[in-house]
Amino acid sequence: MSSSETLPAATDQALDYDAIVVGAGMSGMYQLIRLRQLGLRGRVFEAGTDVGGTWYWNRYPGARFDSESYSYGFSFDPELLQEWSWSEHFAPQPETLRYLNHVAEKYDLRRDIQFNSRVASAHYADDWRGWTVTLEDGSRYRARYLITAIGVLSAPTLPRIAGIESFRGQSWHTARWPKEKVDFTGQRVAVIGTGATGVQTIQEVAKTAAHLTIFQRTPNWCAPLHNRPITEDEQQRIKASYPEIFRRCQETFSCFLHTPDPRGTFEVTPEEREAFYEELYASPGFGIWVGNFRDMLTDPAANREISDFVARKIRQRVKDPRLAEMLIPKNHGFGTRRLPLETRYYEVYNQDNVTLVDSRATPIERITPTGIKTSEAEFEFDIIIYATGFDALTGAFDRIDIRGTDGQRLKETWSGGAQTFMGMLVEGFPNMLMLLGPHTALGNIPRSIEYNVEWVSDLLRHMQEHGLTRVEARPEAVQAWTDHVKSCAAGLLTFEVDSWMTGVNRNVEGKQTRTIARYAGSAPAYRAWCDAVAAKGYQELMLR
Ligand code: NA7
Repeated sequence: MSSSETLPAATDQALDYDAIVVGAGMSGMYQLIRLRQLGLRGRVFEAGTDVGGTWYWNRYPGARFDSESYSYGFSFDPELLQEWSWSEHFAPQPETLRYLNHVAEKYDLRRDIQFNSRVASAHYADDWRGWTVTLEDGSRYRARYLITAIGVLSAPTLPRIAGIESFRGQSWHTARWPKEKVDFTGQRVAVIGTGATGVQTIQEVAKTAAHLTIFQRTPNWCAPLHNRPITEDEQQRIKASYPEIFRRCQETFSCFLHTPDPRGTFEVTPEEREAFYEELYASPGFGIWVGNFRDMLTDPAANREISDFVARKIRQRVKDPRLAEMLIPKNHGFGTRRLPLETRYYEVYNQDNVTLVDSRATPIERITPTGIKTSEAEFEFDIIIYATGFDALTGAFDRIDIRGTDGQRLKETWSGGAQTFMGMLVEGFPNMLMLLGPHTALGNIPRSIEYNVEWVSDLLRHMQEHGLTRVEARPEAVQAWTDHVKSCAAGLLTFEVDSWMTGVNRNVEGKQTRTIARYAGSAPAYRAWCDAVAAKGYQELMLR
Protein backbone atom coordinates (compact mmCIF):
# COMPACT_ATOMS: atom_id res chain seq x y z
CA MET A 1 0.00 0.00 0.00
CA SER A 2 1.43 3.37 -0.96
CA SER A 3 1.35 6.20 1.53
CA SER A 4 -1.20 8.12 -0.51
CA GLU A 5 -3.77 5.37 0.06
CA THR A 6 -3.93 6.38 3.69
CA LEU A 7 -5.13 9.87 2.82
CA PRO A 8 -8.61 10.32 4.22
CA ALA A 9 -10.52 12.16 1.51
CA ALA A 10 -10.61 13.11 -2.09
CA THR A 11 -8.17 15.90 -2.77
CA ASP A 12 -6.59 16.81 -6.04
CA GLN A 13 -3.23 16.67 -4.29
CA ALA A 14 -3.73 12.96 -3.69
CA LEU A 15 -3.73 12.36 -7.42
CA ASP A 16 -0.51 12.45 -9.37
CA TYR A 17 -2.25 13.78 -12.48
CA ASP A 18 -5.64 14.83 -13.70
CA ALA A 19 -5.34 12.51 -16.66
CA ILE A 20 -3.05 9.69 -17.63
CA VAL A 21 -2.82 9.10 -21.35
CA VAL A 22 -1.58 5.69 -22.49
CA GLY A 23 0.38 5.93 -25.71
CA ALA A 24 2.33 8.69 -27.50
CA GLY A 25 1.18 8.09 -31.04
CA MET A 26 -0.85 10.66 -32.92
CA SER A 27 -3.86 10.40 -30.60
CA GLY A 28 -1.83 10.63 -27.38
CA MET A 29 0.17 13.55 -28.71
CA TYR A 30 -2.88 15.55 -29.72
CA GLN A 31 -4.71 14.70 -26.50
CA LEU A 32 -1.77 16.03 -24.50
CA ILE A 33 -1.97 19.34 -26.38
CA ARG A 34 -5.69 19.61 -25.61
CA LEU A 35 -5.24 18.66 -21.94
CA ARG A 36 -2.78 21.50 -21.56
CA GLN A 37 -5.22 23.91 -23.17
CA LEU A 38 -7.78 22.84 -20.55
CA GLY A 39 -5.26 23.50 -17.81
CA LEU A 40 -5.28 19.83 -16.80
CA ARG A 41 -2.21 18.01 -15.55
CA GLY A 42 -1.65 15.26 -18.08
CA ARG A 43 0.99 12.56 -18.23
CA VAL A 44 1.58 10.26 -21.17
CA PHE A 45 3.09 6.82 -20.67
CA GLU A 46 4.65 5.33 -23.75
CA ALA A 47 6.27 1.92 -24.17
CA GLY A 48 8.61 3.05 -26.96
CA THR A 49 11.63 5.30 -26.61
CA ASP A 50 10.03 8.17 -28.50
CA VAL A 51 6.81 9.52 -29.99
CA GLY A 52 5.10 8.26 -33.12
CA GLY A 53 3.07 5.15 -32.25
CA THR A 54 2.36 3.26 -35.47
CA TRP A 55 5.06 5.26 -37.24
CA TYR A 56 7.53 4.62 -34.45
CA TRP A 57 7.02 0.84 -34.42
CA ASN A 58 6.38 0.02 -38.07
CA ARG A 59 9.83 0.67 -39.50
CA TYR A 60 9.75 -2.26 -41.88
CA PRO A 61 11.14 -1.69 -45.39
CA GLY A 62 8.61 -0.06 -47.69
CA ALA A 63 6.25 1.20 -44.96
CA ARG A 64 4.32 4.24 -46.18
CA PHE A 65 0.92 5.95 -46.28
CA ASP A 66 -1.96 4.73 -48.37
CA SER A 67 -3.74 8.01 -47.55
CA GLU A 68 -2.65 11.12 -49.42
CA SER A 69 0.03 12.71 -47.20
CA TYR A 70 -1.71 16.10 -47.07
CA SER A 71 -4.96 14.49 -45.91
CA TYR A 72 -3.15 12.60 -43.15
CA GLY A 73 -1.28 15.22 -41.09
CA PHE A 74 -2.78 17.07 -38.12
CA SER A 75 -5.21 19.76 -39.23
CA PHE A 76 -5.63 21.69 -35.97
CA ASP A 77 -2.92 24.30 -36.48
CA PRO A 78 -2.67 26.34 -39.71
CA GLU A 79 0.91 27.27 -38.84
CA LEU A 80 1.93 23.60 -38.62
CA LEU A 81 0.25 22.94 -41.96
CA GLN A 82 2.13 25.75 -43.65
CA GLU A 83 5.56 24.96 -42.21
CA TRP A 84 5.56 21.25 -43.05
CA SER A 85 6.13 20.11 -46.65
CA TRP A 86 5.37 16.50 -47.54
CA SER A 87 7.79 15.27 -50.18
CA GLU A 88 5.60 12.59 -51.77
CA HIS A 89 1.89 12.10 -52.37
CA PHE A 90 2.12 9.00 -50.14
CA ALA A 91 4.95 9.63 -47.70
CA PRO A 92 7.28 6.88 -46.47
CA GLN A 93 7.47 5.96 -42.78
CA PRO A 94 10.77 7.78 -41.99
CA GLU A 95 9.25 11.04 -43.21
CA THR A 96 6.10 10.57 -41.13
CA LEU A 97 8.19 9.84 -38.07
CA ARG A 98 10.20 13.03 -38.75
CA TYR A 99 6.92 14.90 -39.00
CA LEU A 100 5.71 13.57 -35.65
CA ASN A 101 9.06 14.46 -34.07
CA HIS A 102 8.61 17.95 -35.44
CA VAL A 103 5.15 18.09 -33.84
CA ALA A 104 6.59 16.89 -30.52
CA GLU A 105 9.23 19.62 -30.63
CA LYS A 106 6.95 22.40 -31.82
CA TYR A 107 4.54 21.88 -28.91
CA ASP A 108 7.22 20.80 -26.44
CA LEU A 109 5.37 17.55 -25.80
CA ARG A 110 8.19 15.38 -24.48
CA ARG A 111 8.31 17.07 -21.08
CA ASP A 112 4.97 15.41 -20.24
CA ILE A 113 5.72 12.06 -21.83
CA GLN A 114 7.45 9.25 -20.00
CA PHE A 115 9.08 6.84 -22.45
CA ASN A 116 10.15 3.21 -21.87
CA SER A 117 7.01 2.97 -19.76
CA ARG A 118 4.68 0.16 -20.70
CA VAL A 119 1.43 0.20 -18.76
CA ALA A 120 0.76 -3.19 -17.18
CA SER A 121 -2.51 -2.43 -15.40
CA ALA A 122 -5.08 0.27 -14.80
CA HIS A 123 -7.51 -0.26 -11.93
CA TYR A 124 -10.43 1.94 -11.08
CA ALA A 125 -11.62 2.66 -7.55
CA ASP A 126 -14.92 4.43 -7.10
CA ASP A 127 -13.54 6.85 -4.52
CA TRP A 128 -10.92 9.57 -4.39
CA ARG A 129 -8.29 7.22 -5.83
CA GLY A 130 -9.77 7.10 -9.34
CA TRP A 131 -7.49 5.27 -11.76
CA THR A 132 -4.31 3.62 -10.49
CA VAL A 133 -1.97 2.93 -13.36
CA THR A 134 0.92 0.52 -12.80
CA LEU A 135 3.84 0.33 -15.19
CA GLU A 136 5.73 -2.85 -15.95
CA ASP A 137 8.56 -1.68 -13.69
CA GLY A 138 6.10 -1.60 -10.78
CA SER A 139 5.80 2.18 -10.42
CA ARG A 140 2.26 3.43 -9.77
CA TYR A 141 0.45 6.65 -10.56
CA ARG A 142 -3.01 7.95 -9.81
CA ALA A 143 -5.21 10.08 -12.01
CA ARG A 144 -8.86 11.03 -12.24
CA TYR A 145 -9.07 10.13 -15.91
CA LEU A 146 -7.57 7.30 -17.92
CA ILE A 147 -7.34 8.15 -21.60
CA THR A 148 -6.37 5.25 -23.83
CA ALA A 149 -4.47 6.24 -26.96
CA ILE A 150 -3.23 2.75 -27.72
CA GLY A 151 -4.16 2.40 -31.36
CA VAL A 152 -6.21 0.05 -33.46
CA LEU A 153 -3.43 -2.04 -34.96
CA SER A 154 -0.72 -1.94 -32.33
CA ALA A 155 -0.62 -5.39 -30.68
CA PRO A 156 1.49 -7.47 -33.10
CA THR A 157 0.87 -11.19 -33.38
CA LEU A 158 3.36 -13.83 -34.38
CA PRO A 159 1.98 -16.95 -36.03
CA ARG A 160 1.28 -19.93 -33.85
CA ILE A 161 3.95 -22.07 -35.44
CA ALA A 162 6.28 -24.35 -33.48
CA GLY A 163 9.98 -23.58 -33.38
CA ILE A 164 9.94 -19.80 -33.85
CA GLU A 165 12.45 -19.37 -31.01
CA SER A 166 14.80 -21.93 -32.51
CA PHE A 167 15.65 -19.97 -35.67
CA ARG A 168 19.35 -19.02 -35.71
CA GLY A 169 19.17 -16.28 -38.35
CA GLN A 170 17.58 -12.86 -37.97
CA SER A 171 13.81 -12.72 -37.63
CA TRP A 172 11.50 -9.76 -37.18
CA HIS A 173 7.85 -8.97 -36.91
CA THR A 174 7.22 -5.98 -39.18
CA ALA A 175 5.77 -3.97 -36.29
CA ARG A 176 8.87 -4.60 -34.12
CA TRP A 177 11.41 -3.75 -36.77
CA PRO A 178 14.86 -2.69 -35.49
CA LYS A 179 16.02 0.91 -35.73
CA GLU A 180 19.21 -0.17 -37.49
CA LYS A 181 19.00 -0.81 -41.22
CA VAL A 182 18.57 -4.47 -42.15
CA ASP A 183 20.61 -5.25 -45.27
CA PHE A 184 19.11 -7.90 -47.53
CA THR A 185 21.96 -7.94 -50.05
CA GLY A 186 23.05 -11.51 -50.65
CA GLN A 187 20.51 -12.81 -48.12
CA ARG A 188 17.91 -15.56 -48.42
CA VAL A 189 14.76 -13.96 -47.05
CA ALA A 190 11.32 -15.33 -46.16
CA VAL A 191 8.18 -13.23 -45.75
CA ILE A 192 5.17 -14.80 -44.04
CA GLY A 193 1.95 -12.88 -44.64
CA THR A 194 0.53 -10.95 -47.58
CA GLY A 195 -1.68 -8.27 -46.02
CA ALA A 196 -1.07 -4.54 -46.56
CA THR A 197 2.19 -4.81 -44.60
CA GLY A 198 3.43 -7.95 -46.35
CA VAL A 199 2.78 -6.40 -49.77
CA GLN A 200 4.76 -3.24 -48.93
CA THR A 201 7.59 -5.32 -47.47
CA ILE A 202 7.75 -7.81 -50.33
CA GLN A 203 7.99 -5.22 -53.10
CA GLU A 204 10.88 -3.54 -51.26
CA VAL A 205 12.85 -6.60 -50.13
CA ALA A 206 12.63 -8.14 -53.62
CA LYS A 207 14.85 -5.32 -54.88
CA THR A 208 17.96 -6.46 -53.03
CA ALA A 209 17.53 -9.96 -51.55
CA ALA A 210 19.52 -12.78 -53.13
CA HIS A 211 16.34 -14.80 -52.92
CA LEU A 212 12.91 -13.97 -51.52
CA THR A 213 10.37 -16.66 -50.65
CA ILE A 214 6.83 -15.56 -49.89
CA PHE A 215 4.54 -17.74 -47.79
CA GLN A 216 1.02 -16.77 -48.78
CA ARG A 217 -1.96 -18.27 -46.98
CA THR A 218 -4.62 -16.00 -48.47
CA PRO A 219 -3.97 -13.74 -51.46
CA ASN A 220 -5.40 -10.24 -51.12
CA TRP A 221 -6.74 -8.03 -53.87
CA CYS A 222 -4.23 -5.22 -54.38
CA ALA A 223 -4.32 -2.11 -56.57
CA PRO A 224 -1.66 0.39 -57.68
CA LEU A 225 -0.74 3.23 -55.32
CA HIS A 226 0.66 5.50 -58.09
CA ASN A 227 2.89 7.42 -55.72
CA ARG A 228 5.17 10.20 -56.93
CA PRO A 229 7.04 13.22 -55.55
CA ILE A 230 5.10 16.40 -54.88
CA THR A 231 6.30 19.15 -57.23
CA GLU A 232 6.95 22.70 -56.08
CA ASP A 233 3.79 23.87 -57.85
CA GLU A 234 1.71 21.16 -56.24
CA GLN A 235 3.21 22.00 -52.87
CA GLN A 236 2.02 25.58 -53.15
CA ARG A 237 -1.43 24.50 -54.27
CA ILE A 238 -1.71 21.99 -51.43
CA LYS A 239 -0.75 24.58 -48.84
CA ALA A 240 -3.19 27.07 -50.28
CA SER A 241 -6.04 24.56 -50.24
CA TYR A 242 -5.75 22.95 -46.81
CA PRO A 243 -9.14 24.29 -45.70
CA GLU A 244 -10.80 22.61 -48.70
CA ILE A 245 -8.78 19.40 -48.27
CA PHE A 246 -9.95 18.98 -44.69
CA ARG A 247 -13.48 20.10 -45.48
CA ARG A 248 -13.61 17.35 -48.08
CA CYS A 249 -12.28 14.81 -45.56
CA GLN A 250 -15.10 15.86 -43.22
CA GLU A 251 -17.70 15.19 -45.89
CA THR A 252 -16.60 11.84 -47.26
CA PHE A 253 -17.73 8.46 -46.01
CA SER A 254 -14.45 7.46 -44.34
CA CYS A 255 -12.53 10.77 -44.21
CA PHE A 256 -10.42 10.04 -47.29
CA LEU A 257 -10.28 12.41 -50.23
CA HIS A 258 -12.23 9.72 -52.13
CA THR A 259 -15.89 8.91 -51.67
CA PRO A 260 -18.25 6.41 -53.32
CA ASP A 261 -19.55 7.19 -56.79
CA PRO A 262 -23.31 7.72 -56.52
CA ARG A 263 -23.97 5.42 -59.50
CA GLY A 264 -24.73 1.73 -59.24
CA THR A 265 -22.48 -0.70 -61.12
CA PHE A 266 -25.23 -1.74 -63.53
CA GLU A 267 -26.69 1.72 -64.05
CA VAL A 268 -24.01 2.39 -66.66
CA THR A 269 -23.20 0.58 -69.90
CA PRO A 270 -20.52 -2.16 -69.85
CA GLU A 271 -18.24 0.21 -71.79
CA GLU A 272 -18.72 3.03 -69.28
CA ARG A 273 -18.12 0.62 -66.43
CA GLU A 274 -14.88 -0.66 -67.94
CA ALA A 275 -13.72 2.89 -68.61
CA PHE A 276 -14.49 3.90 -65.00
CA TYR A 277 -12.60 0.88 -63.62
CA GLU A 278 -9.65 1.70 -65.89
CA GLU A 279 -9.69 5.29 -64.68
CA LEU A 280 -9.74 4.18 -61.02
CA TYR A 281 -6.98 1.61 -61.58
CA ALA A 282 -4.83 4.35 -63.11
CA SER A 283 -5.55 6.85 -60.31
CA PRO A 284 -3.53 7.29 -57.11
CA GLY A 285 -4.66 6.06 -53.73
CA PHE A 286 -7.79 4.41 -52.39
CA GLY A 287 -10.16 5.68 -55.12
CA ILE A 288 -10.69 2.20 -56.53
CA TRP A 289 -11.69 0.99 -53.06
CA VAL A 290 -13.63 3.84 -51.46
CA GLY A 291 -14.46 5.84 -54.60
CA ASN A 292 -15.95 3.01 -56.64
CA PHE A 293 -19.60 2.39 -57.56
CA ARG A 294 -21.80 2.77 -54.49
CA ASP A 295 -22.97 -0.88 -54.54
CA MET A 296 -19.52 -2.50 -54.82
CA LEU A 297 -19.56 -3.80 -51.25
CA THR A 298 -23.28 -4.60 -51.00
CA ASP A 299 -24.25 -6.28 -54.29
CA PRO A 300 -22.45 -9.59 -54.96
CA ALA A 301 -22.93 -9.22 -58.74
CA ALA A 302 -21.46 -5.69 -58.66
CA ASN A 303 -18.58 -6.96 -56.58
CA ARG A 304 -17.96 -9.75 -59.08
CA GLU A 305 -17.61 -7.19 -61.90
CA ILE A 306 -14.79 -5.28 -60.21
CA SER A 307 -13.19 -8.51 -58.97
CA ASP A 308 -13.11 -9.87 -62.54
CA PHE A 309 -11.63 -6.59 -63.75
CA VAL A 310 -8.81 -6.65 -61.21
CA ALA A 311 -8.21 -10.37 -61.82
CA ARG A 312 -7.66 -9.54 -65.51
CA LYS A 313 -5.11 -6.91 -64.47
CA ILE A 314 -3.25 -9.43 -62.32
CA ARG A 315 -3.17 -11.92 -65.22
CA GLN A 316 -1.76 -9.19 -67.48
CA ARG A 317 0.93 -8.24 -64.99
CA VAL A 318 2.10 -11.67 -63.82
CA LYS A 319 3.79 -13.58 -66.66
CA ASP A 320 3.46 -17.11 -65.26
CA PRO A 321 -0.27 -18.02 -65.45
CA ARG A 322 0.11 -20.48 -62.56
CA LEU A 323 1.49 -17.74 -60.30
CA ALA A 324 -1.19 -15.29 -61.47
CA GLU A 325 -3.91 -17.72 -60.43
CA MET A 326 -2.22 -18.19 -57.03
CA LEU A 327 -2.27 -14.42 -56.55
CA ILE A 328 -5.94 -13.96 -57.43
CA PRO A 329 -8.18 -14.28 -54.35
CA LYS A 330 -10.82 -16.98 -54.70
CA ASN A 331 -12.51 -16.85 -51.29
CA HIS A 332 -13.45 -13.18 -51.11
CA GLY A 333 -14.38 -10.36 -53.46
CA PHE A 334 -12.45 -7.19 -54.27
CA GLY A 335 -12.38 -4.67 -51.42
CA THR A 336 -14.08 -6.90 -48.85
CA ARG A 337 -10.83 -6.93 -46.91
CA ARG A 338 -8.52 -3.97 -46.40
CA LEU A 339 -7.09 -3.21 -49.83
CA PRO A 340 -3.28 -3.21 -49.93
CA LEU A 341 -1.96 -0.56 -52.30
CA GLU A 342 1.13 -1.56 -54.23
CA THR A 343 3.95 -0.38 -56.43
CA ARG A 344 5.08 -3.06 -58.89
CA TYR A 345 4.02 -5.77 -56.42
CA TYR A 346 2.74 -8.17 -59.05
CA GLU A 347 5.89 -7.65 -61.17
CA VAL A 348 7.93 -9.01 -58.24
CA TYR A 349 6.58 -12.45 -59.18
CA ASN A 350 8.21 -12.14 -62.61
CA GLN A 351 11.65 -11.96 -60.97
CA ASP A 352 13.98 -15.00 -60.95
CA ASN A 353 14.92 -14.38 -57.32
CA VAL A 354 11.34 -14.74 -56.03
CA THR A 355 9.38 -17.87 -55.05
CA LEU A 356 5.70 -17.96 -54.02
CA VAL A 357 4.63 -20.76 -51.68
CA ASP A 358 0.95 -21.56 -51.16
CA SER A 359 0.71 -21.94 -47.38
CA ARG A 360 -2.82 -23.28 -47.58
CA ALA A 361 -1.89 -26.17 -49.91
CA THR A 362 1.41 -26.80 -48.12
CA PRO A 363 1.13 -25.36 -44.61
CA ILE A 364 4.13 -24.29 -42.58
CA GLU A 365 4.77 -27.08 -40.08
CA ARG A 366 7.55 -25.50 -38.10
CA ILE A 367 10.32 -22.95 -38.01
CA THR A 368 13.64 -24.77 -37.83
CA PRO A 369 17.05 -23.46 -36.69
CA THR A 370 17.91 -22.91 -40.37
CA GLY A 371 14.61 -21.98 -41.96
CA ILE A 372 11.05 -23.12 -42.56
CA LYS A 373 9.63 -26.63 -42.95
CA THR A 374 6.34 -26.98 -44.80
CA SER A 375 4.29 -30.15 -45.33
CA GLU A 376 6.17 -30.53 -48.61
CA ALA A 377 9.66 -29.09 -48.39
CA GLU A 378 12.35 -27.60 -46.19
CA PHE A 379 13.69 -24.10 -46.93
CA GLU A 380 16.85 -22.43 -45.66
CA PHE A 381 16.85 -18.73 -44.79
CA ASP A 382 19.10 -16.04 -43.36
CA ILE A 383 16.18 -13.75 -42.46
CA ILE A 384 12.52 -14.48 -41.67
CA ILE A 385 10.04 -11.58 -41.74
CA TYR A 386 6.71 -12.04 -39.99
CA ALA A 387 4.18 -9.75 -41.68
CA THR A 388 1.49 -11.55 -39.74
CA GLY A 389 -0.54 -8.62 -38.49
CA PHE A 390 -2.12 -7.61 -35.24
CA ASP A 391 -4.58 -8.53 -32.57
CA ALA A 392 -6.64 -5.68 -33.95
CA LEU A 393 -9.12 -3.26 -32.36
CA THR A 394 -9.35 -4.82 -28.88
CA GLY A 395 -5.92 -6.51 -28.68
CA ALA A 396 -4.08 -3.53 -27.19
CA PHE A 397 -6.79 -3.26 -24.51
CA ASP A 398 -6.61 -6.99 -23.77
CA ARG A 399 -2.87 -6.72 -23.14
CA ILE A 400 -3.40 -4.29 -20.26
CA ASP A 401 -5.09 -5.48 -17.07
CA ILE A 402 -7.86 -2.86 -17.11
CA ARG A 403 -10.40 -3.20 -14.28
CA GLY A 404 -13.58 -1.27 -13.65
CA THR A 405 -15.90 -0.51 -10.73
CA ASP A 406 -16.28 -4.05 -9.37
CA GLY A 407 -12.81 -5.21 -10.28
CA GLN A 408 -14.17 -6.74 -13.50
CA ARG A 409 -11.65 -7.02 -16.32
CA LEU A 410 -12.34 -5.16 -19.54
CA LYS A 411 -11.16 -8.19 -21.48
CA GLU A 412 -13.88 -10.29 -19.83
CA THR A 413 -16.50 -7.56 -20.27
CA TRP A 414 -15.74 -7.67 -24.00
CA SER A 415 -15.31 -11.42 -24.32
CA GLY A 416 -18.56 -11.66 -26.29
CA GLY A 417 -17.61 -8.68 -28.47
CA ALA A 418 -16.84 -5.04 -27.67
CA GLN A 419 -19.59 -2.96 -26.08
CA THR A 420 -18.98 0.76 -26.04
CA PHE A 421 -20.69 4.09 -26.24
CA MET A 422 -19.55 5.62 -29.54
CA GLY A 423 -16.24 3.79 -29.16
CA MET A 424 -15.22 6.24 -26.43
CA LEU A 425 -16.81 5.08 -23.16
CA VAL A 426 -17.59 1.76 -21.51
CA GLU A 427 -20.23 1.08 -18.87
CA GLY A 428 -18.60 -0.01 -15.61
CA PHE A 429 -15.35 1.80 -16.45
CA PRO A 430 -16.01 5.38 -15.32
CA ASN A 431 -13.60 8.12 -16.36
CA MET A 432 -11.99 5.84 -18.94
CA LEU A 433 -12.04 7.65 -22.27
CA MET A 434 -10.92 5.82 -25.38
CA LEU A 435 -9.37 7.43 -28.44
CA LEU A 436 -9.81 5.00 -31.33
CA GLY A 437 -11.60 2.52 -29.10
CA PRO A 438 -13.52 -0.33 -30.71
CA HIS A 439 -16.69 0.74 -32.56
CA THR A 440 -15.44 4.25 -33.25
CA ALA A 441 -15.27 5.55 -36.83
CA LEU A 442 -11.91 4.70 -38.44
CA GLY A 443 -11.08 5.35 -42.12
CA ASN A 444 -8.40 8.00 -42.63
CA ILE A 445 -7.25 7.60 -39.05
CA PRO A 446 -5.88 11.06 -38.09
CA ARG A 447 -9.20 12.64 -39.02
CA SER A 448 -10.95 10.23 -36.63
CA ILE A 449 -8.28 10.84 -33.99
CA GLU A 450 -8.76 14.58 -34.11
CA TYR A 451 -12.51 14.18 -33.81
CA ASN A 452 -12.28 11.76 -30.85
CA VAL A 453 -9.73 13.93 -29.03
CA GLU A 454 -11.88 17.02 -29.51
CA TRP A 455 -15.05 15.27 -28.37
CA VAL A 456 -13.29 13.94 -25.27
CA SER A 457 -11.75 17.36 -24.57
CA ASP A 458 -15.14 19.07 -24.89
CA LEU A 459 -16.56 16.57 -22.41
CA LEU A 460 -13.71 17.30 -19.99
CA ARG A 461 -14.32 21.02 -20.36
CA HIS A 462 -18.04 20.52 -19.70
CA MET A 463 -17.17 18.59 -16.55
CA GLN A 464 -14.73 21.27 -15.42
CA GLU A 465 -17.29 23.99 -15.96
CA HIS A 466 -19.98 22.14 -14.03
CA GLY A 467 -17.79 20.87 -11.21
CA LEU A 468 -18.25 17.24 -12.27
CA THR A 469 -15.62 14.58 -11.66
CA ARG A 470 -17.15 11.28 -12.71
CA VAL A 471 -18.51 10.17 -16.06
CA GLU A 472 -19.88 6.82 -17.11
CA ALA A 473 -21.95 5.70 -20.08
CA ARG A 474 -25.53 4.67 -19.30
CA PRO A 475 -26.22 1.01 -20.06
CA GLU A 476 -29.07 1.84 -22.42
CA ALA A 477 -26.79 4.21 -24.35
CA VAL A 478 -24.16 1.48 -24.70
CA GLN A 479 -26.84 -0.91 -25.89
CA ALA A 480 -28.21 1.60 -28.40
CA TRP A 481 -24.76 2.30 -29.85
CA THR A 482 -23.82 -1.37 -30.01
CA ASP A 483 -27.13 -2.14 -31.77
CA HIS A 484 -26.48 0.72 -34.17
CA VAL A 485 -23.00 -0.63 -34.97
CA LYS A 486 -24.54 -4.02 -35.71
CA SER A 487 -27.20 -2.52 -37.95
CA CYS A 488 -24.54 -0.58 -39.90
CA ALA A 489 -22.85 -3.89 -40.72
CA ALA A 490 -26.00 -5.47 -42.15
CA GLY A 491 -25.78 -6.31 -45.84
CA LEU A 492 -22.10 -5.51 -46.21
CA LEU A 493 -20.03 -8.15 -48.01
CA THR A 494 -17.11 -7.11 -45.80
CA PHE A 495 -18.73 -8.87 -42.88
CA GLU A 496 -18.89 -12.20 -44.73
CA VAL A 497 -15.11 -12.51 -44.82
CA ASP A 498 -12.48 -13.35 -42.20
CA SER A 499 -10.12 -10.45 -41.58
CA TRP A 500 -8.90 -8.21 -38.78
CA MET A 501 -11.87 -6.00 -39.64
CA THR A 502 -14.25 -8.78 -38.66
CA GLY A 503 -12.28 -9.55 -35.52
CA VAL A 504 -10.65 -12.74 -36.77
CA ASN A 505 -7.03 -13.57 -36.01
CA ARG A 506 -6.27 -17.25 -36.01
CA ASN A 507 -3.12 -16.62 -33.98
CA VAL A 508 -5.14 -15.32 -31.03
CA GLU A 509 -7.15 -17.43 -28.62
CA GLY A 510 -10.85 -16.57 -28.77
CA LYS A 511 -10.65 -14.74 -32.11
CA GLN A 512 -11.52 -17.55 -34.48
CA THR A 513 -15.02 -16.44 -35.37
CA ARG A 514 -16.32 -13.28 -36.98
CA THR A 515 -17.79 -10.48 -34.89
CA ILE A 516 -19.03 -7.00 -35.68
CA ALA A 517 -15.65 -5.69 -34.60
CA ARG A 518 -15.76 -2.42 -36.49
CA TYR A 519 -18.20 0.46 -36.97
CA ALA A 520 -19.07 0.39 -40.67
CA GLY A 521 -21.28 3.47 -40.90
CA SER A 522 -20.09 6.75 -42.34
CA ALA A 523 -17.83 9.15 -40.47
CA PRO A 524 -20.26 12.07 -40.92
CA ALA A 525 -23.05 9.95 -39.40
CA TYR A 526 -20.76 8.98 -36.53
CA ARG A 527 -19.90 12.61 -35.85
CA ALA A 528 -23.55 13.63 -36.08
CA TRP A 529 -24.42 11.04 -33.40
CA CYS A 530 -21.59 12.17 -31.11
CA ASP A 531 -22.27 15.88 -31.71
CA ALA A 532 -25.92 15.38 -30.80
CA VAL A 533 -24.95 13.77 -27.49
CA ALA A 534 -22.84 16.80 -26.59
CA ALA A 535 -25.39 19.32 -27.88
CA LYS A 536 -28.13 17.79 -25.71
CA GLY A 537 -25.99 18.05 -22.60
CA TYR A 538 -24.66 14.47 -22.43
CA GLN A 539 -27.92 12.86 -21.35
CA GLU A 540 -26.58 9.42 -22.31
CA LEU A 541 -23.86 9.78 -19.70
CA MET A 542 -24.12 9.53 -15.93
CA LEU A 543 -22.29 12.64 -14.73
CA ARG A 544 -21.71 13.70 -11.18
P1 NA7 B 1 -3.06 -8.45 -41.88
O1 NA7 B 1 -3.78 -7.70 -42.92
O2 NA7 B 1 -3.82 -9.00 -40.76
O3 NA7 B 1 -2.26 -9.60 -42.62
C1 NA7 B 1 -1.60 -10.63 -41.92
C2 NA7 B 1 -1.09 -11.63 -42.92
O4 NA7 B 1 -0.39 -12.67 -42.24
C3 NA7 B 1 -2.22 -12.32 -43.68
O5 NA7 B 1 -1.79 -12.51 -45.01
C4 NA7 B 1 -2.35 -13.65 -42.94
O6 NA7 B 1 -2.93 -14.68 -43.70
C5 NA7 B 1 -0.92 -13.93 -42.64
N1 NA7 B 1 -0.73 -14.90 -41.58
C6 NA7 B 1 -1.03 -14.74 -40.28
N2 NA7 B 1 -0.73 -15.85 -39.60
C7 NA7 B 1 -0.23 -16.72 -40.48
C8 NA7 B 1 0.23 -18.05 -40.38
N3 NA7 B 1 0.23 -18.69 -39.20
N4 NA7 B 1 0.68 -18.66 -41.50
C9 NA7 B 1 0.66 -18.00 -42.68
N5 NA7 B 1 0.23 -16.74 -42.84
C10 NA7 B 1 -0.23 -16.12 -41.75
O7 NA7 B 1 -1.90 -7.55 -41.24
P2 NA7 B 1 -1.06 -6.39 -41.91
O8 NA7 B 1 0.01 -6.03 -40.94
O9 NA7 B 1 -0.66 -6.71 -43.28
O10 NA7 B 1 -2.06 -5.21 -42.02
C11 NA7 B 1 -2.81 -4.78 -40.91
C12 NA7 B 1 -3.28 -3.40 -41.13
O11 NA7 B 1 -2.25 -2.48 -40.77
C13 NA7 B 1 -3.63 -3.04 -42.51
O12 NA7 B 1 -4.90 -3.43 -42.86
C14 NA7 B 1 -3.45 -1.55 -42.52
O13 NA7 B 1 -4.65 -0.92 -42.13
C15 NA7 B 1 -2.38 -1.30 -41.54
P3 NA7 B 1 -4.55 -14.91 -43.69
O14 NA7 B 1 -5.09 -13.78 -44.49
O15 NA7 B 1 -4.97 -14.85 -42.26
O16 NA7 B 1 -4.74 -16.22 -44.30
